[in-house]
Amino acid sequence: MTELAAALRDLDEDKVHELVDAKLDAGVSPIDIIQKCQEGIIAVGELYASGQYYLTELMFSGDIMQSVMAKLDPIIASRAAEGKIIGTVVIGTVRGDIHDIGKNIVVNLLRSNRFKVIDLGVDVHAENFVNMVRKTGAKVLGLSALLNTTYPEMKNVIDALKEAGLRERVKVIIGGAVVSEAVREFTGADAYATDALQGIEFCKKIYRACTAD
Ligand code: B12
Repeated sequence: MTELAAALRDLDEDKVHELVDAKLDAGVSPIDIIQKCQEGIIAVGELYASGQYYLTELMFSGDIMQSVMAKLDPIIASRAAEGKIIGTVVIGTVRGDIHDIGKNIVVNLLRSNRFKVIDLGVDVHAENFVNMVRKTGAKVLGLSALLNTTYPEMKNVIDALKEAGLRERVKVIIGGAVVSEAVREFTGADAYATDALQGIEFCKKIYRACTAD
């Protein structure tokens, strides 16, 4: 584990920021920094799951991660690619789940890669996803989920798209720490991503295919 990941795991906020600043000064990319932090915060989750950390520590790790993102977001935005908008992506964290740090990273990276993003926030009902896909004509819907109790809810959103007659018009990508090929298959999504960059590549691929049509 890197020093930065370990500092986050140990909830040493000052050290995390010292190391993030040093990395930025050394020209390390915000994406690399996020990946190291993600490694540390996964370790926090494991300590929580094994009873060595409590909810307070879980919350604190989220606060530290958000304070790191407050530093990295403007840098990501300042490096945004210029040019025409590639397409629209609707995104949100599904009903029953309030985790949003990872989703917000995806949103910012999509925006800096010339996507228009409609971010519905957290604890989003299937109906809201369906309505927004219909209204915007977005060709990609991103569902974020960090709790395995939300697998049925992701499937519910996809079933609701089918019922509304929109499933053929939109590709669905699920993302978050708990998704996998098995979850993708269960929910009926088109793709899954456990990191933001895979998600950005998927959106680019879908819109590239549309312009090639
Ligand atoms: C911080 C945290 C919290 C914070 C969240 C703060 C916030 N504003 O988000 C708080 C304290 C609120 C919280 C609450 C809870 N949490 Co919590 N939490 C975490 C923790 C430690 C880190 C999550 C995080 O921010 N990671 C950092 C980001 C950058 O990573 P990420 O979310 O995975 O996102 C990346 C990718 O997954 C991807 N991605 C994410 N979304 C999307 C979407 C799309 C479309 C795409 C393409 C990609 C993508 O891109 C991101 C960047 O690369 C995780 C541990 C873990 N392993 O993730 C537990 C964890 C998710 N929590 C857990 C639990 C159990 C809970 C609670 C139930 C605890 C409780 N008893 O109350 C509640 C649930 C509340 C609810 N109803 O949602 C469990 C879930 C277990 C499970 N498998 O179901 C975990 C895994 C911890 C554990 N190991 O036990 N939590």
